[in-house]
Amino acid sequence: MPNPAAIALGSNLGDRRAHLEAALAALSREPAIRNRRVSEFIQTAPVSDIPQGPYFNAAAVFETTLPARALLGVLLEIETARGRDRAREQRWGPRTLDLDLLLYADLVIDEPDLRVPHPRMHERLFVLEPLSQVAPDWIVATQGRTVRQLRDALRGEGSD
Ligand code: A4P
Ligand code: MG
Repeated sequence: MPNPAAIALGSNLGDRRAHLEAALAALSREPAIRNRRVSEFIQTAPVSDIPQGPYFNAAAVFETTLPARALLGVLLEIETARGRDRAREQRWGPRTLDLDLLLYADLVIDEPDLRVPHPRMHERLFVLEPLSQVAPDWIVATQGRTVRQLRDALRGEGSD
């Protein structure tokens, strides 16, 4: 049986729109991924201590027969194909393409190389705004609140 999954997409280096579109095209070629829905691309200010340019961010939800770990592997391969080179970059520095697995059904996974729900998603409007467009009612298991509730709480704080 397929499971629902949600991912975040981000880019702030090179042709940002082309990186996001290439990632979506690669996902649509993956036979184990179906019924994909994609948010708008939104421009966001960088959340980082490292000076860098603005991002395009988006979110996508789909159904997949891939287990969570295999899905993460697909995401990492797509990042690499778009020129992402972790060996040469700083944490939270600029990147051609960042694909994060946000949610996978109602699973909670807490391992060093795979944490789901994504541990920082509830603190980030650049994730919650686009995700609210495609999955507002999904309950984030580690927070006990829906995506929309988390977004509204963060908006209320006036943070980005
Ligand atoms: N990993 C573990 N769990 C996951 C998961 N759920 N999804 C591991 C994806 N990866 C996961 O990731 C490092 C390792 O985390 C992966 O190899 C995987 O095994 P990474 O993508 O190299 O690390 P990162 O993205 O630099 O760090 P981190 O902490 O994931 O950063 P975030 O939270 O992704 O933040 N500002 C704006 N406006 N827009 C952005 O998109 N992004 C970041 C990066 C900072 N500021 C931003 C944005
Ligand atoms: Mg990441």
